[in-house]
Amino acid sequence: MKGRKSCWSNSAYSNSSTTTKRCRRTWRELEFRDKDGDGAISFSEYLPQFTNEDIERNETSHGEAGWWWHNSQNADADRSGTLNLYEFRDFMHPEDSRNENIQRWLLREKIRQMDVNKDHKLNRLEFSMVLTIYIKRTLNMNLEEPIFQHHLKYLRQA
Ligand SMILES: [Ca+2]
Ligand SMILES: [Ca+2]
Ligand SMILES: [Ca+2]
Repeated sequence: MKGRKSCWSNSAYSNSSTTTKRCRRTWRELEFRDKDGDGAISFSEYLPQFTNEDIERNETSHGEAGWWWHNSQNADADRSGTLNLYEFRDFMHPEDSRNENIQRWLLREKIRQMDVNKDHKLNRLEFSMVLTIYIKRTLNMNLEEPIFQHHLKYLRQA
């Protein structure tokens, strides 16, 4: 296994204090969870509470066994059945991952959350709701300002 220093060498972002902290956390988590000491994490090592029957039910709602199973399958880039340090890092911090399967999964998850009426499509109202929440939370902007009121009025009419 490669060392702690190279933990982020192939991540989407360069080394920063945040990524270094995440790297340390991933390494510690791997060492703690790797019960058989093979340097990789199996699904049952990480989530021992789920049985094979739980996985077979394939419940893919957020936090269900099927949801975790799909996440671990996406992270298992070399299809070995276990997650090495790099794969485990992607599993724990999917937002930093370059793994295409993980990126596609994240996008699907975002769209699923945005799809309020669950018709598997995004209408303008759903999109404008997400935009509003994004502006409020991420940019910490005041939606009462005239410019945002103008845009929101346009989106509601569109
Ligand atoms: Ca192991
Ligand atoms: Ca693997
Ligand atoms: Ca919809």
